[in-house]
Amino acid sequence: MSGAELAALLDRHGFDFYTGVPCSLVEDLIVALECHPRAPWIPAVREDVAVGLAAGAWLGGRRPVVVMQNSGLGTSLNALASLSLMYRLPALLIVTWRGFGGHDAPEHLLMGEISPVLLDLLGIPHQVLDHHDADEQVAWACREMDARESPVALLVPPPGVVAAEAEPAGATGPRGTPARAPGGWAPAGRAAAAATLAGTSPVASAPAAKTASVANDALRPAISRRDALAVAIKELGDEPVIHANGYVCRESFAIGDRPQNFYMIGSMGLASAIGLGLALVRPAQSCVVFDGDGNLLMSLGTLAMVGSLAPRNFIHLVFDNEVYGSTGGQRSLSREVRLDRVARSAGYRTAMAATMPDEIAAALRSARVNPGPHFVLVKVTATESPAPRIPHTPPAIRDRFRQGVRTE
Ligand SMILES: Cc1ncc(C[n+]2csc(CCOP(=O)(O)OP(=O)(O)O)c2C)c(N)n1
Repeated sequence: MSGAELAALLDRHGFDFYTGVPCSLVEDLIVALECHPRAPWIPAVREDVAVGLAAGAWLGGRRPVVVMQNSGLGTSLNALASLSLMYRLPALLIVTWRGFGGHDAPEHLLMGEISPVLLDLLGIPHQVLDHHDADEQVAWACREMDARESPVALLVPPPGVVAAEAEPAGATGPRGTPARAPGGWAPAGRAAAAATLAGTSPVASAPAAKTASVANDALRPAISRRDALAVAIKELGDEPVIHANGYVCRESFAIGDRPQNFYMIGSMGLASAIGLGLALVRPAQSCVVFDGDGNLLMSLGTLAMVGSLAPRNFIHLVFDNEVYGSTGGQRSLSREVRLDRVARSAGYRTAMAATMPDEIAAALRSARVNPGPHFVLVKVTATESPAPRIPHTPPAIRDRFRQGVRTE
């Protein structure tokens, strides 16, 4: 089976969002997906970030596929356990099986041995992809995903999804990869990928002039995170807000619960990835992320994805108290590293810092009406205020959020 044939098969079964990290065993599948006319491949920086992206896309009404090497299964364990499985967010995982049968480079042998066991331990149903039976296997995966509302995996053993003999002679691109997939898919070019996915015209690949409201290095926080959250929440309409785990969730809930709030209870570091996935598939509505500095630092690569994909509707607020407040106030690196400057370098259209209530309100007001992606570093004190745990179950958070996200 060629990568193009598998891509076409996935398409026929209704999948419409593709992301992941490459493995040579699925090289040709990814080439085909890069050419997808409606849902071009989104290159993720890590496999768990891809799982987060898929979660956001599913919450926005898509049917996602995450492609990863089985080494990435290790990287994704927490995202699968405390996001996909806990909230019951379906996705098809296409996991290449390096180390299959004990024959491979040394770094793949142990993971090769335990990959099916890991999936069993997680309770993720899986089958080994058989090229002769792939149609029925993808149909099985769809049935399982729908019945369980959870991820399902297809393991791809060597030789993987390779360029088929069926490819017409001369129809190959660089490194022998197909230049055109069945059905006439032609390479769209990476710059246009996000725009195609969103159903909009491409934005300029070079972001417009970026702004920074604070020039000096030392930002003196003036208000607590809770007060800053209250200011930001007051500016919101009915936009979805993805909350980082910990006290960002709890304080926001205490200020005002709303169905459009996705409270991330686990999966530290993935709020921005979930928000990015949602923003890409719901381009007509702003998507807001309330992040923490520790959370952001855990998945710094997601900033590069936001900068590269440049969704105009993405608004990223980071409540930076320079500590891991939710776990006792241990110092984080943001004391020395200006996260707004990192975001600006990564390609956000605007990146600014705010310390005062009126600056926070003005930044959000502007972000809601001007094209992004926007980054607002909100420097806050490390003061914690008592806030209850989120009382809703994860599936309840999922259901009311999905209903609360405006359909387009
Ligand atoms: C993978 C992982 N590692 C560690 C934790 C423990 N933990 C929960 S919240 C948190 C701190 C988050 O820090 P930050 O994003 O800065 O937010 P703050 O609590 O300061 O508002 C940590 C370390 C976790 N939940 N998951």
